[in-house]
Amino acid sequence: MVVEGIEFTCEDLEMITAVWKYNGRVCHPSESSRTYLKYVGEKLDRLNEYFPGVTYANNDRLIQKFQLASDNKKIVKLCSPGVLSVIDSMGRTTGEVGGQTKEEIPGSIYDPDSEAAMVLFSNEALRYRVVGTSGGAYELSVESTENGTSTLFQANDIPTAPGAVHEYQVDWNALSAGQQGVVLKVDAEGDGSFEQTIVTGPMLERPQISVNGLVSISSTRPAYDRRTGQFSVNVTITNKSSTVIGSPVWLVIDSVSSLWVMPVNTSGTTADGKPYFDLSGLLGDGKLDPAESVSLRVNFGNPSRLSFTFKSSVRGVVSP
Ligand SMILES: [Ca+2]
Ligand SMILES: [Ca+2]
Repeated sequence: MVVEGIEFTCEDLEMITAVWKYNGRVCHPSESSRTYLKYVGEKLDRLNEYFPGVTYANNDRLIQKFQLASDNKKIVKLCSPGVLSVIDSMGRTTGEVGGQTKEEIPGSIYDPDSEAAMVLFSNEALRYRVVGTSGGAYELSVESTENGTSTLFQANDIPTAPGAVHEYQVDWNALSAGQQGVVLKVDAEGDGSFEQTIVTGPMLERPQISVNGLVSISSTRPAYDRRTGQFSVNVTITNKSSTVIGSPVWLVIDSVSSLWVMPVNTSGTTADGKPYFDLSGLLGDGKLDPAESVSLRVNFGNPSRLSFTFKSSVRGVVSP
């Protein structure tokens, strides 16, 4: 690939990414570790200061290559519990998938020890995927540097569960213009379908998020209530994890099998357009503790008395 008139061979990219990987990553990257590649380039430039009498001829323009790489890269870093992967528009993956390390995206590297990935010279909309490995909360940082200017997205206290899939996509232009440039899609139980979409700016902290992987939800069969003319269902939610789920805790009706059947007396509509019931008031202390259960009756308007099923999920936050 050619960047600003300088041709990068595969060997160049491998060497630059290997140098980056060699430099230990940390959870909260300092300025010096973020600009490490540039620093290496500058050191090459001033090699005789470190090794008197030795200069670097720079015939292969390595100094410029390090600087260009430093100025045009994406670095993504996860602090567990989860595994990280980056996916490009062609479906190529760099990161950890099924216990294996992949580095399919050109100019990319993944460091399993620090759960960090770097992609050089990428202008496309990458997806950053975090798959939960246990209950708890994780931190994720994604930094894009284009022509030397960096934009950071940071996610803190994000609840996850074994198998939960969280997929982030970042519009860096929107984000650097102060807009809500980040879309997070959540598949909380890892069943292959996303049930929540969160739109956010450069910082996402302790969001209310689908925690289906941490709870079990059981419901009775819809029963016709002659008195109200509605169908009612008793829903019981149990925290099956060791994670405390904090308020606001909502039961969200993700979908109903019939268009003509709708939940009634809901607490409102979620930001992504779904009816929900607020359970916070049913939890004495405002928290759904491990092994704690909460029940509520959900009524559905169903004038034609159709048989129906529905899908639901629970949203909550990591308890402070
Ligand atoms: Ca799902
Ligand atoms: Ca409680």
